Amino acid sequence: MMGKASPFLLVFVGFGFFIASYNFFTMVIQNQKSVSTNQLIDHSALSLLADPVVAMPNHLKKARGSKRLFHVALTATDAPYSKWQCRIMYYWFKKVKNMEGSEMAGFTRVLHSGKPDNLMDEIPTFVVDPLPAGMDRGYVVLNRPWAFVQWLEKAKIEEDYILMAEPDHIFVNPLPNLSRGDYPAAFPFFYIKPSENEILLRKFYPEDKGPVTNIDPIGNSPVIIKKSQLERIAPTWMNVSLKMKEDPEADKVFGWVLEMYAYAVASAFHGVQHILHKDFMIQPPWDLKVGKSFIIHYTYGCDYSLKGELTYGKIGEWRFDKRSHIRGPPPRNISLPPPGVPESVVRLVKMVNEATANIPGWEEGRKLK
Ligand SMILES: *[C@@H]1O[C@H](CO)[C@@H](O)[C@H](O)[C@H]1NC(C)=O
Ligand SMILES: *[C@@H]1O[C@H](CO)[C@@H](O)[C@H](O)[C@H]1NC(C)=O
Ligand SMILES: CC(=O)N[C@H]1CO[C@H](CO)[C@@H](O)[C@@H]1O
Repeated sequence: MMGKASPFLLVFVGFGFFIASYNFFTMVIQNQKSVSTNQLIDHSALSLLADPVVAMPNHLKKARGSKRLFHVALTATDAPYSKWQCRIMYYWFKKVKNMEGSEMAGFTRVLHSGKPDNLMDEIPTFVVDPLPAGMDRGYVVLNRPWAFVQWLEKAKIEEDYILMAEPDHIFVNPLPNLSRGDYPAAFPFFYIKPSENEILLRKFYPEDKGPVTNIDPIGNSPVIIKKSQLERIAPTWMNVSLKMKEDPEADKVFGWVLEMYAYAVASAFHGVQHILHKDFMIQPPWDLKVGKSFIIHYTYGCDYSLKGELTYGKIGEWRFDKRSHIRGPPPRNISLPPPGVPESVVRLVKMVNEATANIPGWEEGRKLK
């Protein structure tokens, strides 16, 4: 149909571009106070001009506002543990991306090890620098905000929205853009409790900013957010995480979730509040069913007796735990859990198995480590 584009259609398409860029500039002017406006406008103008005629159907869709595409950004290191999870993650991204209801578009592994690794041809990757030696004080995830700052500054990102994702996320259903207007979408974590840490949080979120209840019970991932908002939040997120890490009390109280608190504080600092979506992801073994959720997050070990009873905290007769594979990938074809184990865990193992069966060279990855 597009082969016979009539002059009328071309005029219409041109008008669509005009509307799209007009909206874009308006948005930039409204939202970009602290970030370089020129850079953004140049970028947008360039991508509009550079589009050949064949790219029009997509833009037509965009101009009509039918889709709000987002870019999946996966922060990762070159450690074997990170690599095998990224490969599974990307496998499922590719499968789910084009399903009905998905608004997923581009994908980037933001590799914060400072140099390319052997997955550059398999997964679209953007290499950024780690923090200067010693600055993370052994807490490697402090590199995440710094990675986002660099990536947002240097990379050309087509989409207006970003999903911040992690290697142990598996897309289980096509993910739409869950954000609305200026409200990004996030997952509420039960262990992030700003109101229970009011006194401590006041060190980083002064009273004139408002009540600590402005701080959402979230981390940076999963979050779907406007790129323009993340460009403002990311530098603050980096500052707040470094300050929290330097503060002995915050370091002790927040421990392994310090960088999550830092994101929550930084976004509140910029007046950004998130819509909390419980369906955003499930976390086996605690969530039993996949249902309509979008991501399986396999951060917890799944340990069961052969009768299908959860033995959490005790090594099960059957188990799947990502931490059993720190030095290299799990084997292909992991045995399925015994009868009685929740659907979420069965689904997770089947999805891992499907990915590893289809990723070329998986077993070599095991030998090479
Ligand atoms: C981060 O902290 C540095 C040093 O304290 C400061 O100069 C800079 O303005 C801060 N940036 C942001 C975005 O908060
Ligand atoms: C996977 O392992 C099961 C036994 O656990 C075996 O029956 C099946 O054939 C294996 N599948 C593949 C594809 O190797
Ligand atoms: C789930 C969701 O909010 N999807 C929205 C994504 O953006 C489009 C266009 O604005 C909306 O129509 C969808 O409802």
